[in-house]
Amino acid sequence: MPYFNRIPHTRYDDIDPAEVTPESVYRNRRGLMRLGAAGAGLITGSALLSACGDLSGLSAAPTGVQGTPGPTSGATDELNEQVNSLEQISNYNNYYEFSTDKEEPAKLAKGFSTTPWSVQVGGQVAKPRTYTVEELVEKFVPEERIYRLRCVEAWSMVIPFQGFALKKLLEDVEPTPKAKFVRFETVRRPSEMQGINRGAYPWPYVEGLRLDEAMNDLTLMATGLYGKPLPPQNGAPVRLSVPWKYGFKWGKAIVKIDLVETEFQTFWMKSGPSEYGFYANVNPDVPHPRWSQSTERRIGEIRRRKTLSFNGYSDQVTSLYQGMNLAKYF
Ligand SMILES: Nc1nc2c(c(=O)[nH]1)N[C@H]1C(S)=C(S)[C@@H](COP(=O)(O)O)O[C@H]1N2
Ligand SMILES: [Mo]
Repeated sequence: MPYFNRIPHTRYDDIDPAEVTPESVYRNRRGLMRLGAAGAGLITGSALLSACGDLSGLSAAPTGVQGTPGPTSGATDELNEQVNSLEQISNYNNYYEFSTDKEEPAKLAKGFSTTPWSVQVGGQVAKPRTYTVEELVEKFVPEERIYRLRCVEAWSMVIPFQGFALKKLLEDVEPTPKAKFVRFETVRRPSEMQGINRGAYPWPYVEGLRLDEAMNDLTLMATGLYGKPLPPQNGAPVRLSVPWKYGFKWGKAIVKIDLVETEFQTFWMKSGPSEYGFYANVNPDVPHPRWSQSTERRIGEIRRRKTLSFNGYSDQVTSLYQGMNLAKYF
């Protein structure tokens, strides 16, 4: 079956918000209610991280991979938006290599092995190089970034990441004058990712940016979340984060980065050419065929809020698109 006959992304807009499990229900499910509201969040967080192989406990100093210590719940971003809880962020995921269901990646990715891991960087660069994750973190030193993630399915979250600007990595390999685009390839490991063999998606997951977008200071290689290494379901050990673009651009578990001369087809462009473009800038005025993009629902809330142009990051990115028709280049 050709890819374009498939319907990628389920239509979440239509679902009763109550079906999206609020944090209190997760706690209850995990049998943690009896521990009291104040302690439950902390204990749940710690239990989750233990499942990811980190047994150090919440008070322990952060260890390398995630960089600086993360904020705690209640932290806000530059628009005064509160961060979502670790519970919410790590239990409502899009990760089709594991499952098309939002709650399953948390369970299915549990044992996913992310060490050793390296990222191969090449193509139109003077100094191609393969970096281990440890080298990336040591060399490029993750910092704290609270980013809003806006999924094309019209939900959003606020996520406290640790990561480093992709720009630092690209400058290290020295792009040649021919380099115009960046291609990101993510891991394809069917033995551990049971979603891969179900359905005819064009694996591996490939995403792309124009070189100037990739060099923008907002473009982050995220390695941590809440001051701990990324949970596997959020894209451990390293994932892309481009906050003015829809969530599907934020490729998880990156293994290869190539600088290339021409634009190319991404995973979602191949999956649904009429629905997904190369740019994918958050734009309330350009509807997706199946979802209006004018409003969104923050995970954990019932009300809908207005979606902002470029997801609220216009000041930093509008200049990248001078003179472009953004309805055509969606
Ligand atoms: N490798 C890979 N990366 C991916 C996806 C995926 O299915 N596979 N889904 C994308 C989509 S559609 C979204 S909205 C975000 C979700 O990130 P989160 O689960 O950390 O919130 O990851 C993106 N990155
Ligand atoms: Mo998404």
